[in-house]
Amino acid sequence: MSPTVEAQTVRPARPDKAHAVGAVRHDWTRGEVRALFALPFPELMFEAQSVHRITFDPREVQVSTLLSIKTGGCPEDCGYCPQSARYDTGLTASKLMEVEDVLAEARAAKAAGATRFCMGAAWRSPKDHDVEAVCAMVEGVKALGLESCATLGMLTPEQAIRLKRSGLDYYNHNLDTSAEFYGKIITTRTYADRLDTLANVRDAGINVCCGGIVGMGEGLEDRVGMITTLATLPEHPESVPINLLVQVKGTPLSGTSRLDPLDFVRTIAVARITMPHSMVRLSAGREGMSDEVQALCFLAGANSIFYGDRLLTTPNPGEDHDQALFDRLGMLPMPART
Ligand code: SAM
Ligand code: DTB
Ligand code: SF4
Repeated sequence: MSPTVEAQTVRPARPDKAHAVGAVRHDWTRGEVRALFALPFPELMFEAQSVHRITFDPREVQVSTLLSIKTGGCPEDCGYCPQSARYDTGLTASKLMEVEDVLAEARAAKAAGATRFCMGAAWRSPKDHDVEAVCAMVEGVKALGLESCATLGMLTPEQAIRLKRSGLDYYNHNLDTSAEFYGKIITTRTYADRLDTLANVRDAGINVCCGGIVGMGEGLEDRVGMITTLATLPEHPESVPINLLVQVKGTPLSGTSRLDPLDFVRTIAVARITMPHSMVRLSAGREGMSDEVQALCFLAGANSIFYGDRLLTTPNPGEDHDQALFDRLGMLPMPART
């Protein structure tokens, strides 16, 4: 049977689209972001792929390794976090690690193939002497030829400048969710506090790593709000981690209904489209995800992962598993940019 004339007509995916694919914009409206989330899955993936390939090699994935340099005992009440002192999660708290011990872990991460080393501390905000200790770690990590990243909580402008002087490449500080949903997850610091720290980091000349968590019981409109806020920052974060909630027993968010994995993939795709030059990280939550869902995330434009069998306090797929996944997909670790 020959196809009808109508069936041969190529239908544009988004006839209403006024902007060039892949243009870097800071004026995304909630309506536009909502419309992206509402696209039929094949159209969304096509658009994400089209944007991704303008800037990036679709085979390449940037690999970072995380280390918890100060674990647990945190005074904040983030409802997802096993490190809050308010929840009984069975975690043993420990004090700030010694510089040499951190550098031994950084050497191992480099030997395993990581190009970025991220140091996380369970602080609301660091004391100035804590910042000095972290600066010594950053100097050591840089001397190994690794990119450095830290996530230490809220920073003052002076602390951000001090970290920049030590050579810090990236600072991670997440918005976590939409401004509207935020108060259901954290009460001990505000959304505005987070934006202030992000501005301090940016003003100090440090690259920004900022994203959030999905699967916390938020609605679609909260995912729309979070991506809109990120994509309308004065500069897009250089790295955008999209975490799937790791449910930890004892935290208030343990037992939250699971997010449809395709909605996670959609969030990655919309981050990719709205922030075309950013590294979008398929971040926490991979341990509970099939290889096939992870492959969809890469197709949706994710091009960064955490590598190594531990995130901060929870498990992550081991390096052998990830190497096998890369081989199955014909993907490669991205070379270091240092
Ligand atoms: N204490 C600092 C802070 O909160 O800014 C730095 C470390 S904190 C653990 C870094 C980020 O990890 C949080 O902002 C959150 O986005 C993410 N995170 C923490 N627990 C998580 C969980 N159970 N699942 C997914 N992401 C999580
Ligand atoms: C980010 O967005 N995700 C990472 C990193 N930044 C610091 C942290 C994930 C933590 C997952 C829970 C844990 O292992 O404690
Ligand atoms: Fe503390 Fe950070 Fe965990 Fe919040 S996310 S409880 S600030 S370690």
